[in-house]
Amino acid sequence: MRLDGVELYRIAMPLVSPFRTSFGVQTTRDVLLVRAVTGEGDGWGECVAMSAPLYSAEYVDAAADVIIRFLVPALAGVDLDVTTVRPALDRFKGHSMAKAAVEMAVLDVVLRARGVPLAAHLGAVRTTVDCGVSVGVMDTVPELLDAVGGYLDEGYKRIKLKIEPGWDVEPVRAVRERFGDDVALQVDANTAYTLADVATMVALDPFDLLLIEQPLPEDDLLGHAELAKQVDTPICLDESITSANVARAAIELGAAQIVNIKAGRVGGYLSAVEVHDACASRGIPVWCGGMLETGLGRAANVALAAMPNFTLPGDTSASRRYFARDVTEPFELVNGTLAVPTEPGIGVRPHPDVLAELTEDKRWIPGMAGDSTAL
Ligand code: NPQ
Ligand code: MG
Repeated sequence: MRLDGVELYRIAMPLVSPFRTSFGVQTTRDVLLVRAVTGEGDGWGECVAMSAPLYSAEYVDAAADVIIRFLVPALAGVDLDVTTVRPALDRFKGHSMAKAAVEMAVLDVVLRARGVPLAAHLGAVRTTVDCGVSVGVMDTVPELLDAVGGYLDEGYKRIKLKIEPGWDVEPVRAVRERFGDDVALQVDANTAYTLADVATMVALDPFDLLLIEQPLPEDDLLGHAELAKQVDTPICLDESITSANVARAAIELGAAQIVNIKAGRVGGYLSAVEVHDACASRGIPVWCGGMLETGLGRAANVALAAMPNFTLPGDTSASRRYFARDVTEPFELVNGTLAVPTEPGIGVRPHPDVLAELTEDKRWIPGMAGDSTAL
């Protein structure tokens, strides 16, 4: 199967409410979608980079640039298949989220042509996945308790509180006091602390959290290993885990007792399977992270989360957690779970009218040598 070209869509998805983390407040999701076009159909990929390099070094304009300049040309002349796409992209360093988006689009078109669902291709063992929800930093504790109560009423099986210095022990204590010890609860710092904050991390121990996610900077594996010795709560890495090699190192160093897997961060769904396997073979549980994906990325995340070692609920929330209107049929929570798509490929398609309304920019990148042109 040959690539005729790629259509890049830049879409703006308003969030149902502002999402605040230790790195900033988001009110709109600025998303790059990739449509891979072949003579045997098309496929969709989603780039999870943010507009600004706040979560990781990648950002949307840079992802679009590397896709246009390097990744699409690298696929020209390649016989597209599940085994050929990664080697063609991996000669370029970095740009994991850009690669993941292109790989996802190619996997979708290839697997759809073969009639194979992505979940089946990745090795799924479940038809539904348990869902958690990530709750942003709030201005006040009462607002937080309202938000958490609403999500528990919706049926989410686990609550993750975003934390930062000044918003950590107090909100955790308040949620425990209001909702009790049975709520599966964890926190995510998005790198906002240093080893000087070890006392704060220790102060979280009495609250029986499932895990503390990424307290320290992305590159500080030894720091996380040191912290893990001093804190009873398991340390989970997100930003730090950029490949299966890094996952193995983090585990062997004692820096991660649990791993958050995001396909975008590790360069694609095929790499995500390698991270899953590296963790599984070392007895390290994993869960599926989230990057405020549209229904396209969400579909692929749910397929990934159906693999055997995804034993903790993921940030695979329902579409309505983030968007009043999704580009696909919305993913809806049923008894705290989402259904794994059963149709071939990623199993969902964007709704053309909704996509058209949300699209701010659209560009065709020919697969063969030639100039890319604005549509
Ligand atoms: C995390 N996600 O686990 C990320 C970080 C994150 C669901 O907590 C726009 C785009 C806003 C991507 C905010 C969750 C975002 C974003 C937070 C990713 O660390
Ligand atoms: Mg995180």
